[in-house]
Amino acid sequence: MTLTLTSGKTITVSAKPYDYCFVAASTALIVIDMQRDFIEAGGFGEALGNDVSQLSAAVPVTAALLKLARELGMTVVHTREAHLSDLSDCPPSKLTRGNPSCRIGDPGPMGRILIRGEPGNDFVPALQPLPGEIIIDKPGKGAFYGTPLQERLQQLGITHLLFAGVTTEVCVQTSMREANDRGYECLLIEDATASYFPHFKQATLAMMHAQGGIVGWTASLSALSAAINPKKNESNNAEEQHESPCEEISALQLNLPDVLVDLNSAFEQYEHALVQHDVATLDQFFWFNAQTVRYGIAENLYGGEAIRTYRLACAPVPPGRRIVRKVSTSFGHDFGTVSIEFSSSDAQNVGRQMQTWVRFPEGWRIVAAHVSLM
Ligand code: TIU
Repeated sequence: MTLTLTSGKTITVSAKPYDYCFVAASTALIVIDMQRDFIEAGGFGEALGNDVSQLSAAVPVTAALLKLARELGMTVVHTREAHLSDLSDCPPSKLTRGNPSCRIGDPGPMGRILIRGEPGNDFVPALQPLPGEIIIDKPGKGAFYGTPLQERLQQLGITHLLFAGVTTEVCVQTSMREANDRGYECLLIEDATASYFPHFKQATLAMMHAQGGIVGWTASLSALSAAINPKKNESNNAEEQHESPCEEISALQLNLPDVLVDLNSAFEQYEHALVQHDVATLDQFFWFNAQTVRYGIAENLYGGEAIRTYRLACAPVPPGRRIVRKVSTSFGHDFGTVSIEFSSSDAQNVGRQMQTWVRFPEGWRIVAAHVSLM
């Protein structure tokens, strides 16, 4: 269905440094090295001393990207950084670099590190290839070096590449640069890639699209999705929102998946502290500033000091508090709202709570809140 309608249509994505245009029929999605060896504990990434949890947020976003690409009938390529079991394709320099705790080919909890066919060398469960998708085992960081990728793409008439995967500044960047030098027009999906070092990721994104797109373009998944389905409401509140033009949504960076995950996690910690009557944690989540406002059911509080004083004196929330409905919305990376309807076991009224959250260097904080009963 979607395939016949859209595979030949030009899709225009709001991207950096300017709009990126592609046609699904001549575009491939390249998912770089979403392997257990990099994403899970006990693999190559951890052997190099890295915190592998930094990569997990890119997995569900890449799964959503794969779904979009498959719906459009795009060519899909999955790469694996993988060596032959006799290591004949692994230069000594790579074997010894970094003095790792475990070397390539050594036994680890997921089999021999970075060796073809070992459990750790497989793709993570959420990102398994479908039959017919292309799998490229690569001995280097780049997807083109020592692989048949270029011939495969040429046979298929591919001119444009969308990139996702790990790690942003190592295998993804190397592959995108190799592709750029071979004449492909490349778009990196910002939230479908991750690094063990978040500041390296940000620097890499900036390097890619600097100088008028010297290596290519970058865009969020929501921008891509808005370009593909301009009519579809992107928000998590399908019934009541007005449709926004897709350009506006992507400029606002509405509901970037990894931002929403962080925002909801802060909200859940706050909610847990509320139910536990953990006053110290509740205090910590409110921005301690004269500008902070909290309208409670029976009080108007202006400033962090007034809110803190009220909290010390107030009773715990009624028992049986339950969230009936919740809408979280983020804009960009550091701003969002969380609105809930809630009930309690002994109250007939519906409670309403709206919070405005901002991400400060120390974490997400509530800068304004309103609670009422209806
Ligand atoms: N170490 C690191 O950041 N990355 C790699 O070794 N390979 C990939 O990026 N796939």
